[in-house]
Amino acid sequence: MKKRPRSRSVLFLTSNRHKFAEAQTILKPFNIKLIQKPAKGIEIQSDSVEEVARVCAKDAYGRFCVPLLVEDSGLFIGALNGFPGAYSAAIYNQVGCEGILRLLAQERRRFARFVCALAYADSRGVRVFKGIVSGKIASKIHKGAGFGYDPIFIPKGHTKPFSAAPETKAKLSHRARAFKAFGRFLAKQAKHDTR
Ligand code: ITT
Repeated sequence: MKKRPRSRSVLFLTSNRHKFAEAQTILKPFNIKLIQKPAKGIEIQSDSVEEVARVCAKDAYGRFCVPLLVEDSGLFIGALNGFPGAYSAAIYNQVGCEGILRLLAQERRRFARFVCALAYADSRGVRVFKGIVSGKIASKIHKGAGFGYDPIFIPKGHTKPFSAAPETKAKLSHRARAFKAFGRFLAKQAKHDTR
């Protein structure tokens, strides 16, 4: 008789409670239990969220020696050549959504995308799962649910920003896409390991 894949615990190294709550909800159907550790460890300076997440996860696995996740994400705005990108957290803390709207005040090109790089480290090494959602920057701030740049990001094909449509965000966000890819990967691995 085949054994049922058991539930797995994975550390998620993040100080961002919103990220953690979203990730927990996304991974529930995959039978993965996330444990938050509010310290990411080393964060290199790089324009690449993928690189930042990968290096951080590798370093953290070296210290904790348990399966773990590190996420680096950001908002990449076309008219600003990808800014704030990998520096999204620092820029948000300094100027917020207001600052971004000021930078784009005279700009008609509003294309932007959110990118999530999710690095998973275990005894087999590090794997990165990437999730991207395209959209545009709104002309004004719409306060509501969510966090960070949710009040000004409108996903492609929609009219409301993430802050006004949490159910849309839950379905198609950069984080939903990256974490679902990770969930599928771990489910496949668990099935293989029980054979
Ligand atoms: P940790 O490093 O501790 O995980 P953090 O918030 O500093 O938390 P990042 O360095 O990955 O995380 O920064 C990403 C920033 O990009 C985040 O602080 C937000 O400002 C923004 N961001 C990322 N995902 C977002 C989302 O789903 N909605 C709105 N803003 C988001």
